[in-house]
Amino acid sequence: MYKKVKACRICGNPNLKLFLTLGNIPLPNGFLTKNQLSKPEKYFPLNACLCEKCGLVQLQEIVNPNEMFKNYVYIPSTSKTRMNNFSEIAEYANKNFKLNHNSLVIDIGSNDGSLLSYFKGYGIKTLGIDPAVNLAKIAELKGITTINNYITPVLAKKIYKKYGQANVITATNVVAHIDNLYDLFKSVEILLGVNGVFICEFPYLLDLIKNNQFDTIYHEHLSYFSIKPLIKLTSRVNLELFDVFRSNIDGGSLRVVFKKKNIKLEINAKIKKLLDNENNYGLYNFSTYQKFAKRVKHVSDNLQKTLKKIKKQGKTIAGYGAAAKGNILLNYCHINDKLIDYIVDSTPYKQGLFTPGTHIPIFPEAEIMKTKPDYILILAWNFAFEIMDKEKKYKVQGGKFIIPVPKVTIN
Ligand code: JHZ
Repeated sequence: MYKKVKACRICGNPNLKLFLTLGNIPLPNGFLTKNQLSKPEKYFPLNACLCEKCGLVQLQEIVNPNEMFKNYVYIPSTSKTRMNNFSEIAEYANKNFKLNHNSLVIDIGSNDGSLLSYFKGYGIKTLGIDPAVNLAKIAELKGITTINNYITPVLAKKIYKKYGQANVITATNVVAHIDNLYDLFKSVEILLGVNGVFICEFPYLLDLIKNNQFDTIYHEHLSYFSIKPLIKLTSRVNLELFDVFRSNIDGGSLRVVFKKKNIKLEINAKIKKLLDNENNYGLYNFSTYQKFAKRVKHVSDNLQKTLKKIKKQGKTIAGYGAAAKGNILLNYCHINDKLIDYIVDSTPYKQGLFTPGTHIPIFPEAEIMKTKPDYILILAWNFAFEIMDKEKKYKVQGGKFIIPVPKVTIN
């Protein structure tokens, strides 16, 4: 059901150094039905280590992807902030790479087709690839043709034969899910036209470490990227990094753009600047991660203490956003249904279910104004502004928001 990583997936270094042990935790999107609550749950180790050679942070154990991605409850269309980010990516690609009605955009990990629908809006041809059976069906209903499988070089060749080469390939919040990165890049090389570009986005390791975002470390995210390991990776493939953007999404993400090596395009000087910045911060030094692990323990202790104190005063606490990261936070900090009465989430697939390991019920967002809890713990802290804006009325009526990272704050 899971395997131990033997060597760094980018540079092959067998001496990966463990810096964070979050313990045995159920899968972060493994929500439970009422009937499942009394049955034993599957727990998987969650340990993060650093490759000191290339700088890639990675999990020590890998869960079989079919356990996580065949039936997927997470959909991006529940957040305005995320949809705006997708719209921005489509606009950037459309403007900068002169796409037209004959162009093809392929999205790897296309989920419910949310990102591709923006490209479709420009009249561009689209194709999604995603292993989730439930989500491929939804994407198809939106008119986004979706290949319901994992990307591999074999599949890439078949797609190429049927659909031709792509002008743009996108992969948002999915590269970290993929164990064999060389196979991913090989697949992209097969599918990408001569002048095509590959745009990826994922949470930036530098932001994760600086801002104590330990709950972003979970079974689905096998790798935690920064610039240095990406450059190392491209030394062995026919793709080259030529542009990079930092975005605020998910607490700080990197959007990176690759081109084929033989195509002459200016390499943005921002790449070298970011690399220097990472070096200066000590992002490749083990001691940085030892300090991070200490801060994580502190945030967790503090959050537990704060919630227990509130509960002792006879006050009520609800959670906001049954995010995957929220489930890591709840399990690691031992926050269960004794401390949190319920969690609200706008995702229809999560409503009526219970959180893995901590067994907190999930309701639609309207429950907040029905029961008016004294405090809301924002589990989807990456959308804190959007959520606080949505729940202005609750705040005006005296409600308080608790934001767990980078440090516990009450608003
Ligand atoms: P959100 C998922 O992680 C999984 P999660 C994945 N591995 C990944 O990398 C990231 O996404 C990007 C809800 N919500 O996006 C919706 C409201 O209810 O932080 C979501 O369930 N009301 C692919 O799950 C959750 O919060 C709202 O107003 O950690 C947010 O989950 C808003 C804004 C959100 O991703």
